[in-house]
Amino acid sequence: MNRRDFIDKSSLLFPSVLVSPKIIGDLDVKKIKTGNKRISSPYVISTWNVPEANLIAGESLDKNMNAIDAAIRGVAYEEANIKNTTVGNGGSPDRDGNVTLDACVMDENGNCGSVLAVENIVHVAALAKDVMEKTPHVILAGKGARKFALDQGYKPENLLSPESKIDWLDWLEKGNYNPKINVENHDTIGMLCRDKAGNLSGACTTSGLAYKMQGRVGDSPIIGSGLFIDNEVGGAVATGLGEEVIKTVGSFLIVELMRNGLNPQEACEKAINRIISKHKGKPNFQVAYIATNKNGEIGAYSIHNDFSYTFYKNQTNQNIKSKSVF
Ligand code: SD4
Repeated sequence: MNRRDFIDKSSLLFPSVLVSPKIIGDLDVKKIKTGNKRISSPYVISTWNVPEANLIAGESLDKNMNAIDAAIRGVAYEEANIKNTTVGNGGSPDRDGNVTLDACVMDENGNCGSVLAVENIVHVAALAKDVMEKTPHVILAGKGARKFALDQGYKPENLLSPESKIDWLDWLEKGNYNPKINVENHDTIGMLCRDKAGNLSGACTTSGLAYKMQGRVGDSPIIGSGLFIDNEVGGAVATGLGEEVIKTVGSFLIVELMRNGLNPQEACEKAINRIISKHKGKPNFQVAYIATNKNGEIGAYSIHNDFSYTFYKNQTNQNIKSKSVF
């Protein structure tokens, strides 16, 4: 996939790609009750340049949607977006040609749900929430997750787009198994939302590493690695080479660093430096984090300088270049 262009301070209209009605739901039934609580300004922060997804979540929060549902609704745009080859429909397959998706969600009460290596189901972040709410479990994997999705009424779909199939067949010609996360090989969406009640929740959804080994699962559906929320402290989400995020339990680390007094920027930098310190010289892989705390501060940091994030607040959607080590 080509690197996307940056946009600056754009206010965007609703996108033409439709999100499944199951995800959109009815805004009225999802309204949060702020009661006597002070109403805070909602905001959304997402990995990479995802203006439409971020705007959907932001506008949903403005209309009183709660943070977890807004995040799921926002990321659903990229899950349905066939042009994003790292998420959902149109995602790059594993090296045997199977598109397998990973996702997780976490809410303000510390509840979480996750699905691993799911085939034929587009909206896996919503599925992760169903695991959280409708099963006694936190994680469902593979065939079991797919069966649960079908039981819940999700429609099975072929997720291998013609374009992703052509790219995979090209790759097969060389069959050079050296998966890397670099400038051309990313776009996992991790999203953190704060709603009007001041609650934080998040979602992370991906097709993982292009041409991965069958059964490989990265950080994105692993609570604490790809995503972590503690509503008393803040939240963090990761993108990049999942193996490196898992080894340092990156998102949990960032939230704990914030708990100990670091602001989100300092915490993201420390977590990236933890990874760097385990490698000699300049790593040839990318990892990036975004984070926010209860005060509404945000931070982002990456190993390489191609990372950006999207930030929505007060009806303004901005793509912002992240600071980086290199
Ligand atoms: C993974 N972290 O499966 C994901 C990949 C990713 O943008 O973030 N791509 O390792």
